[in-house]
Amino acid sequence: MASQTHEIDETTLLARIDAAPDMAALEAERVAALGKQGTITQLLKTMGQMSPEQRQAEGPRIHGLRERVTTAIADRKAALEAAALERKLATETLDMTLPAEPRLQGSVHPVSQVMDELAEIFADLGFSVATGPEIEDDWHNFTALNIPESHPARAMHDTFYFPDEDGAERKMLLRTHTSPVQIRTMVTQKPPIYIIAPGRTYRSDSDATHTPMFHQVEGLVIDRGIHMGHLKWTLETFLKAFFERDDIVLRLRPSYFPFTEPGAEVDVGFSIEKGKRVIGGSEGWMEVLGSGMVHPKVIAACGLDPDEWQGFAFGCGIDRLAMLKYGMDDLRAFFDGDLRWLKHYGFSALDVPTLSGGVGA
Ligand code: 2U9
Repeated sequence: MASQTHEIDETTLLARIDAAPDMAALEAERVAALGKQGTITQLLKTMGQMSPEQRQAEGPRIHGLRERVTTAIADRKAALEAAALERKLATETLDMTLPAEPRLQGSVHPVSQVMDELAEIFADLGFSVATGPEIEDDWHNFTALNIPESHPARAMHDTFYFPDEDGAERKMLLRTHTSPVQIRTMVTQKPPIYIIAPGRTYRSDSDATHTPMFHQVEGLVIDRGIHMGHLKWTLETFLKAFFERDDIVLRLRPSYFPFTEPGAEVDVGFSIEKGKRVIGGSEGWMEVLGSGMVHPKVIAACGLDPDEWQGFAFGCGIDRLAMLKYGMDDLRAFFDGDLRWLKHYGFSALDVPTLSGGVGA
């Protein structure tokens, strides 16, 4: 056993490693030399049977061989990887002038756009946006709003009720208006309260101008010394900002809502431009909102003292606001999900309404 390292032809092995054409061939060389059954691994194992003198002579040689082969494999690997990267860089190109893919298909629905506009306009007046559950109980939707069990308004609301649960104290229903959101706010927050509550509402009603699900926005102010003048100014300011015209004229007509005292329907003046009715001027009147001073019974039902706190409230349909502002004439198209309609009436997601930039998009 003069020199076992000579059993391996180092020069040939290093040349083969250096010439390995790809990663798979290089890996085969590594396994053949350094794998479990590899030639160098076998050689290392023979050291166990050597005498101390032999080991002293052969050890450095065997370890040296393993070191050189390991280094050669690592060098070849690095060279192959560098060559692969070079090829990739030479063949792969990126055209920075291409448009982003996939192209935008949808757009912001006019209802969402109007909701954003409302939030922006009322934020400027100090109102925040309040939300609440669409599945409600009859106390929040009716009783607290001065609409007791026997009240005709309950029947008028065409309510979708859930089947009665055994032992349940309150009937569950799909909210018929967003008013329960204001009730929940009054019960849980201390006045002053300045909120709008936009959202989905449900009534069992369906024809050309009514859909079973529709969108409402309601506003509520609870503070000290609030009167109808505050209500009228707020609605006038809101409508001027929303329709982006200064010639907005309001007419308040006495009306009845169980949750207001007094209650008023709000007509807005319209004029005819190019044969179409547009909001502004006073050639005719259009009913747009309902409103009133919050009924003292409603304030008391929420645990507040009506002698200390007063307020006003208003409500209107968002779908109707959108139709009036953007000139759509069929409510049903709002809920068809037709991309062609959205392409025509939808808004860019980048078109965020701001007061300074104009909420009209
Ligand atoms: C509380 C107290 C009072 C909200 C109001 C109206 C008048 C109103 C309708 C307009 C068209 C709903 O979309 S519509 O069918 N709403 O006329 N809403 S006052 O009054 C409230 C709300 C909450 C606690």
